[in-house]
Amino acid sequence: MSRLPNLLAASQSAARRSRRMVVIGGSVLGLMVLSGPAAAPAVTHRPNILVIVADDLGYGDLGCYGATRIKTPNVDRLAAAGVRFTRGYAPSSTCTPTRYSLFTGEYAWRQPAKRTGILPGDAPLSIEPGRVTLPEALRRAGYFTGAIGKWHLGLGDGRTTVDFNARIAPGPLEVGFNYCHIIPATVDRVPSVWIENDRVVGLDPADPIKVSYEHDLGDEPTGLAHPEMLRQRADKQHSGTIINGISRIGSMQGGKSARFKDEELASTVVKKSVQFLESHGDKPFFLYVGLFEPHVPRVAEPPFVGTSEVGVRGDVIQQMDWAAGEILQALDRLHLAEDTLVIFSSDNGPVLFDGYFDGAKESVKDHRPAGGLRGWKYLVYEGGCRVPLIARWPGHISPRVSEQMFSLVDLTATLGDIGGAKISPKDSPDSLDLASVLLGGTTADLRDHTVLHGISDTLALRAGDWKYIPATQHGEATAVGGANPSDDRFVGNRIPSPLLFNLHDDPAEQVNVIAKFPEKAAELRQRLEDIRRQVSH
Ligand code: NG6
Ligand code: CA
Repeated sequence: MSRLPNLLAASQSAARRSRRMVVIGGSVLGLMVLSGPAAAPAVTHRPNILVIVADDLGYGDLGCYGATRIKTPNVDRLAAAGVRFTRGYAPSSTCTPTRYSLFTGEYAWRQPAKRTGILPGDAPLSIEPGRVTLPEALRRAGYFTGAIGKWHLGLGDGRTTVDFNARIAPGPLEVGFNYCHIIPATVDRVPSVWIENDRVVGLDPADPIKVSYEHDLGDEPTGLAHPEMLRQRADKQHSGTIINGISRIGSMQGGKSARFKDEELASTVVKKSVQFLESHGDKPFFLYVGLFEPHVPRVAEPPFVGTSEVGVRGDVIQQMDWAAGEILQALDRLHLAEDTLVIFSSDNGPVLFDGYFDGAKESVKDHRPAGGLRGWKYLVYEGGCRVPLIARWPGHISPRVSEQMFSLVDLTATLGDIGGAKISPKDSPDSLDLASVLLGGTTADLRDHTVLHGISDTLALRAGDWKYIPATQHGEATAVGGANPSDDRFVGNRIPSPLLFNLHDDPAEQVNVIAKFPEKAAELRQRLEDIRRQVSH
């Protein structure tokens, strides 16, 4: 056996330790990282931090990750000026758990799935108020913090059903954000409204909002009863209340003046983000932008309709690129770009059919949303969890492509460190401080393994070149039609017997080598079990 795992373990604890080695100077701008074996280049001042997370954007969906039929010049430029990771991971292959991990530094599967699985639009807040999250720690350290776009982490305390007609709390403001302009869950789930801080935007009190995920409230047409009213035909699950010509998951009544228009969502995210950048004041800022594309329902704003070669999914990815570009341009215009660390990523892998018959599957041609990786959203295969991950900070991050492993769960400790914020390993138990990886202070793989999570609580261990996936008997098939046209055999996530892949030799996870390397499989199974049992705080 080589000594490599031990060395890696040592450097991982260095990654942990460096979080305690941060010294904050007397002034707001005085931050220094002490040097050590894995230390980053000295950070002499704290940057603004902008984290942009796309929704269901696959590893192969951007030009800089090999897409040719979809054009993403703005994100490609960002990548060319920064570091582009080829082993960036969403800790889960769905939204809520990934975003939970990103803000808390804890794997979501440590918490009950009903709190951190894919949440309905009326679910209570999944993060306990008072917890030192990434935004909370940055806020305490003097940052002005904002969340704009997709939330999907629940709202309200759960003691009563959340009332969208009154003050909505706890929510983003209680877990670290000074400002938010969000939609509660997903665009395909009711209520289809914007919330600014703790109130629904544009609500007429004479037309109160009611929401139910249990039964049809009865007053408004549903996709099930009135398919002729639909702009996009949908499956049964997505055939609830029709809002703006699109049926959603769940039932909504009232709030007519507050309902969003799908073709204005991206522009609203841009407008609110730019306003945030223009008005954040003297403090450094932390802005989280949850872009909606290319999640369903896919409705492009007029300038993007028909612009890609691969149908509406390509069109909305190009729209997403525009939206990211507008926000980046605002940084330039406001002379903030030099002082801003920008992170761009996605919450989980891609999917073609996800409830709406929008032609995405039929028009995909030879475009490979997961870049040739196996599987897609919902699954623990690489296609479900490996995502684009880009970071730019002029003068601090030298342009490069990195093969170092990085999980979005690491953003808590890493950005906390860079922002001079204190987040203890107890508060963020699964997050490694990879500031030195991000800033190029080391070429070592400080994260040599990571746990990946799929629906039905399937877990997998990615370690070195290896990937171990235990058998699961309780899988369910949610999405049909794989990310790759030939992928249909991989529908669902039921895994009848354990799998072992060597990703160095077999990046597409095609050949199960468990019979050839039983000891490696046993080692990884044990390691996964140990990590799973680690008690969270
Ligand atoms: C699934 C929905 C899917 C999507 C997903 C959440 C069904 C059958 N499918 O349950 O359409 O909304 O949840 O996606 O209901 S995510 O990116 O926010 O995790
Ligand atoms: Ca998603």
